[in-house]
Amino acid sequence: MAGRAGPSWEEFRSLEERLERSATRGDTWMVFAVVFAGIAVFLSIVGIGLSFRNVDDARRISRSAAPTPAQTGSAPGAASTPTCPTSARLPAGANDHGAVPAQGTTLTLEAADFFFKPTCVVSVTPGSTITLTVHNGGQALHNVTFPDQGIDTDVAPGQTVTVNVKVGAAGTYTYFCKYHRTSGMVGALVAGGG
Ligand SMILES: [Cu+2]
Repeated sequence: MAGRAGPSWEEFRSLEERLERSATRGDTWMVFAVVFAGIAVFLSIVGIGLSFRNVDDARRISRSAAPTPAQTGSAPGAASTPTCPTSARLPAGANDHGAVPAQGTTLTLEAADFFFKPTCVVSVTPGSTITLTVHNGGQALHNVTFPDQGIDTDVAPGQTVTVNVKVGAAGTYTYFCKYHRTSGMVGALVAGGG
């Protein structure tokens, strides 16, 4: 019929086929989208799980890196303390770089700018003479002074000195660097219980 407006039957059919094809493509993309979303969720769950495990590993490593009584060579039960005990009677402002239990009658300390490390040695045997070795690992001239014991010995940077400290009754034996005492360069040997 001549002069008919609108698409012919053939044109309509081909349009319909195009629509069907695009609908099929749409379904395919939908399936892909769902699969990708599923993979993304799965990967993020796995990722979260792994990161938790890493945190656990880090905790385990930091725990195993912490010094144990066995590693510091002390008797079982005499765990080292991270800071000086109150029985050390350190003055206010002292630079506290930790306490360790005594091991026999020889002790080694590091003098640094401006502290002794360890700062305190606890559980020193009363009535013993301690052979105390001090190494200066700092830049400044340091000194080891035990008042009332006649010990006043300088130790130059990089040098090592040894002094004999007579430990009497149970109690606190304070020592210091006479050059940096007011900067907190003090420490103590604690004889007895600690
Ligand atoms: Cu000093």
